[in-house]
Parts: sequence; C-alpha cells; structure tokens
Amino acid sequence: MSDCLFCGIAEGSVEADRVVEDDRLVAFRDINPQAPTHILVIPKRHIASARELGDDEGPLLGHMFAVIAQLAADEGLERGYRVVTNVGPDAGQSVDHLHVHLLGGRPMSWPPG
Ligand code: DGP
Repeated sequence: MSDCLFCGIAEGSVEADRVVEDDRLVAFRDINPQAPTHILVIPKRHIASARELGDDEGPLLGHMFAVIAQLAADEGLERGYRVVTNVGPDAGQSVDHLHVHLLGGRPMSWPPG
C-alpha cells in the first residue's frame, strides 16, 4: 500500500534500523523503545493486522516466530521476552500493518496496561 509507513520500511523507501531482512519479513528497532530490546517484526506483504490472518498465513507466522526466537537469542534475552501484537484502537494499534513487538531486557509486569 502506497500510504503505509511499514510498507515503506519493507520496501526500503523509509529508513529504519534494520536487524534482519529476508524475502518475507523485515525486523527493525522501534523508534520509541519501551524496553532495552524493542524490535518490530513485519511481513513484507501488507497485512493490516492479526485480525486479517488465516490458515494460509501459518507458514509466514511460523517463520516470524522462528526469527523472533533467533533475535531474542542474539539480543541475550535468556531470562525471557514478551511478544505482542496490538489489534485495533482499544489495543493501541497505531500503524495498520501487522507488526509483532519483541520486548526484552527488563522484568515486565502483568497484566499490561
Ligand atoms: P503499535 O502501537 O502496536 O501500532 O506499534 C507501533 C510501533 O511502531 C510503535 O511502538 C512506534 C513504532 N513506530 C512508528 N513509526 C515508526 C517509524 O517510522 N520507525 C520505527 N522504527 N518505528 C516506528
């Protein structure tokens, strides 16, 4: 989508601090980090949110989570990490392109705010 910020990052027309890229996804550091490690993992293909996911996206999601596990290892998050995807305004989704937050490097409380 031409007016989608994260499509711009996926295409390379918008700058980001990329940590991983392959044919299906890009991972980059969040511009407003909420933890010592705060990385966003996005599919290159435009998907508005997790609400739009179905069985066909199973392989893509498995790949995203495998990359997240590798990123967590690379970042030294042996004590654990949190994986979040916000869907819709009540959850605080501010960019309408599926993104999974990888947060770690500090203890986190539950429930989230
Ligand atoms: P969410 O609130 O779940 O939609 O998360 C969107 C995240 O995207 C938020 O944590 C800030 C981040 N973000 C927004 N614009 C940019 C940007 O231009 N570059 C980067 N690296 N992150 C961004």
